[in-house]
Amino acid sequence: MHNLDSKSHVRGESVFLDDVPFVRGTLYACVSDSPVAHGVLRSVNTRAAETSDGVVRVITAKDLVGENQIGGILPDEPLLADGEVHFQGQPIAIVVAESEELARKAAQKIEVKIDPLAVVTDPRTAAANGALIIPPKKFVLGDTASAFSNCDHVFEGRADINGQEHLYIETQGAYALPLEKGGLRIYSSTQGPTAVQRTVCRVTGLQMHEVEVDVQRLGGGFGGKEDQANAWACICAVAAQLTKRPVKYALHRMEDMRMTGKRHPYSADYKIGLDRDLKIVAYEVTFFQNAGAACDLSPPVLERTLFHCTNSYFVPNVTATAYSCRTNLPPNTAFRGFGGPQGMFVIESAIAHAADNLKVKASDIQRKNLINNGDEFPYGQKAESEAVSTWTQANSKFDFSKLQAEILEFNGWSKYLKKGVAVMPVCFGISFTKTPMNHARSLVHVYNDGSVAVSTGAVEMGQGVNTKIAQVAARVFGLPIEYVKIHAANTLRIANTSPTAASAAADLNGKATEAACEAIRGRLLKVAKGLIEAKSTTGLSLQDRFVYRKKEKSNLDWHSLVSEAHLQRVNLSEHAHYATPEIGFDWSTAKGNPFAYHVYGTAVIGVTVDCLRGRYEVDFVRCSHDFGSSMNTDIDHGQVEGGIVQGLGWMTMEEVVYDENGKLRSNAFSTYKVPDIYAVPKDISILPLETKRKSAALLNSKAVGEPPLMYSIGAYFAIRNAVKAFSPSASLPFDAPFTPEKVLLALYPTVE
Ligand code: MTE
Ligand code: LUZ
Ligand code: MOS
Repeated sequence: MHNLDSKSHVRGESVFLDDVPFVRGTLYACVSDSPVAHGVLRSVNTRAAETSDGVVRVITAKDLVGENQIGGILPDEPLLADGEVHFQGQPIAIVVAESEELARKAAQKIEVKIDPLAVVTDPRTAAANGALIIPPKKFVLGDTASAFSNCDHVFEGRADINGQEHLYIETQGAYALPLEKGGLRIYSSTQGPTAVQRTVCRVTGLQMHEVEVDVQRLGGGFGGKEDQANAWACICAVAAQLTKRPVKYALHRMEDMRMTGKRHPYSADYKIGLDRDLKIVAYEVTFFQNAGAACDLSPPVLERTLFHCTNSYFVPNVTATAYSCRTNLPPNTAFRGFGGPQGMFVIESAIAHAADNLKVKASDIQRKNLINNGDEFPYGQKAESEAVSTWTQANSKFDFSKLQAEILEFNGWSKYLKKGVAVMPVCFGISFTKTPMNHARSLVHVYNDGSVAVSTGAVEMGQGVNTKIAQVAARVFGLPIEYVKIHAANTLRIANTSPTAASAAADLNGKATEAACEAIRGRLLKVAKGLIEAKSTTGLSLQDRFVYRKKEKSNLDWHSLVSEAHLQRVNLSEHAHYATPEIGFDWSTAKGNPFAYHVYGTAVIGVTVDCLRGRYEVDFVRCSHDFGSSMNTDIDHGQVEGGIVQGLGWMTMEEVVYDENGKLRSNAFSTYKVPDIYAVPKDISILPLETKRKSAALLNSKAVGEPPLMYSIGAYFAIRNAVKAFSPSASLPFDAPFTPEKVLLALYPTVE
C-alpha cells in the first residue's frame, strides 16, 4: 500500500498552499520586521511605503480590530510589535499591495526608529537575570542527595545542544478570503487548523463560527507549523479584514529562516553516579532551555525534555530541573521530538563521560541500565518495556562487539582515517503530555454510489497519515482503498482539533475514523441481515465488496447494500469522537501516566572521520525499531529513514548561528548546511521488532513520526569515538552539532 499521494506528488499535481487558485482581486502581504533584537520602538514611519506603487494599505499594531496578541499559552506575543521589539525578525508592519513584488518593495520603505536595549542570546545569562518564561519544572524519583554518597563513581559535566531549522520545503504562508457578513476563509500551511482559527479570531475580533480554516496538505511541517503558522494566517486575515479583499502571503526562504523560531537550543549540567557494576544509581540534571523572546510552545517542550531525560534507562534516583529562559531570539518552537532529543543527548553525554573515565565502552553502561517491565520512569509511569528486546534484536543481527572489534582493528592500522561506532537506544512516549489534547473526531459519509469520504482534523504533511486513515476505512468496510477519499482538514467539518503533532495523529484520528466506520458498518449489517434473511448480524461481515456470512460470500454486494440502506432511510453518515483512555498527569505531584504507550528502539551507528580534514561520513545506521505491528511498512520505514537523516543533520552539520546582537548568520542554504543525498548513509537498515498488541495504537501499529530522529544522537558519539581514536587525549566537550569544523579543532587543538 503506497502513499495515496505518491503519484500526484511526482506529477506535480498535488495541491499545496501555492496551488490554491487565486480569486480575482487578490492582494499580497509582506511584513516589515525588526532589524534589532531588543529595543524600544520609538516610531514607525509608513508614509513612503503607503505612497509606494501598488500599495493598498499599511497596517501597524494600532489598526487591529481585535487583540494584538497571538500567544497561545501565555499572552506574551504581539502579532505586530508595539512599544518594544524582542527579536530580530519580529513583525512590525504589514504592507498590502497589488502584487507580491510591489508589497516586498514597499516593505523596504518602512522606517523604524528603535532605541536599542541589551540583547541576551544565552539561556544561562537569561536565567541568571531571572528572565524565565514559567517557573522551573522538576521531576524527582528516589533521593539523589543520599544516593550520590553511596556511588563508587560520580561524574559531573556540561552539555550544550544547538537548535535546528525546520526547513520544511514549503515555507510558511496563508491565503485569506473575505466571505459574506465579515467572515473569513483561511487557507493555511498549518499543522493546527484550530489554532489558526482561534488566533485569527483573537486578532480580528470574529467568532470561531465565522472563520473557516482549510488545510489540504503541507510540504512538511516537522513541528515548525504546530504553532508558528498562526502569525502568517493572522497577517493575511487582518489584511483581508481591513481591505475587504483576498490576501495572500507566502514567505521567501530567507524571511522564513529569519522570522520563525527553531528547535530549542539547550545548555545543561549533569551529575551521574554509578556503582562498581556500572549501574546508574543517581542522576541529577539541570536544563537551561533557550526559549527565545516569547513563550510559544516552550513549556510543553520543556516538560518533554524532563519526561525523556533518562531515555531508555532505569535510574532509581533522579532529580531533574528545567528552566525555560527568555532570550532575544525568535521564539523557539516544536520540532520533531519536542524537547525529548535534547534531554536524551544530555544523559548520553553523561554516560559517555563516565565511560571515558572508567575505560569501559559506553554500550556496557547503556546495556546494564536499560529499563525493564515494571520499572518506574521519573514521572511515575511504569514501563511496558521493549528496551531490552530491541537491544537484543539489534545486537544479535548487527553484533555490536564484532563491530567494535573490527573498528579497533581498522583504527590500529589506519593512520588518518578513523572509524567510530556508537549504540543509541531510544524510548519515546506517545500522547500529548497535556492530557486534554488527546482527542480527535472523524466525519465519515458513505455516499449512495458506494464511495466513502472521510474528514478528520489530521493534517497530511508527508508523513502518510491520510493513507493510514484511508486504510482504516477501507478495512472496516471491506473495500479497496480506491473507494475511500480523505478530504482536506477543514474546521467546518471537524471542530476543536488538536494539532497534527506528538506523532499521535494517526492514532487519534484513525481511531475516531475506525469508530465512525464501525457505526455505519453496524447499521449496514442490520440492513444486510434483512436482505439475505440471516438470523442475526453476528457472523455477517463486509469483505471484498460483498457481504459474507461466516466465511461464505453472499450475493449481496456493497453497492446494492448501500443503495438499499439508502432507500430504507438508514443514516449513512457518522461523526465519531475518540479520546485516549487511561492517561493522565498531575503536575502538583509531577507524577502520573501521561503516555498511552512508549515506542522503543536501538540503533548502532558507524562513522569514518578523515583526521586530516575533519570531514566525516556516516557509514551506517542500523536499528531494531518497535513498530508494534506496522499497518504500512512503506510509510513507516520512510518515517524511520527520514527521521534518521533529519537527526543526522541536527547532530552533525546543521549549525544555527546567531551573533551577539541576535542576528541570524546562518540565514540561507549557503550558510546553513543541511543533509543532501551524499550525506545520507549508504546503509540504513531497519529491523522491525513486532511487539505485543497495544490498544491505543491504531490497528496496533505504533506511532512512528518522531522517535527515529533520536537514533541519530548516536552519530555524535560515534564521531566522538573516532576522534578519540586519533587523539586519545583530546578534550572533547559535549557540544552538538559535531560539525567538521569542530572535529578539526578537536583533532588539532593547538592549531586554533
Ligand atoms: N514526515 C514528513 N514527511 N513531514 C513532516 O513534516 N513531521 C514529523 C513526523 N514526520 C513530518 C514527518 C513530526 S514532527 C510529527 S509530530 C509527525 O510526523 C506528525 O504526524 P503523525 O502524528 O501522523 O505521525
Ligand atoms: N506537541 C504538544 C507535541 O503540544 N505536546 C506534546 O506533548 C508534543 N509532543 C511531541 C510533539 N509535539
Ligand atoms: Mo511534531 S514536533 O509533534 O509536530
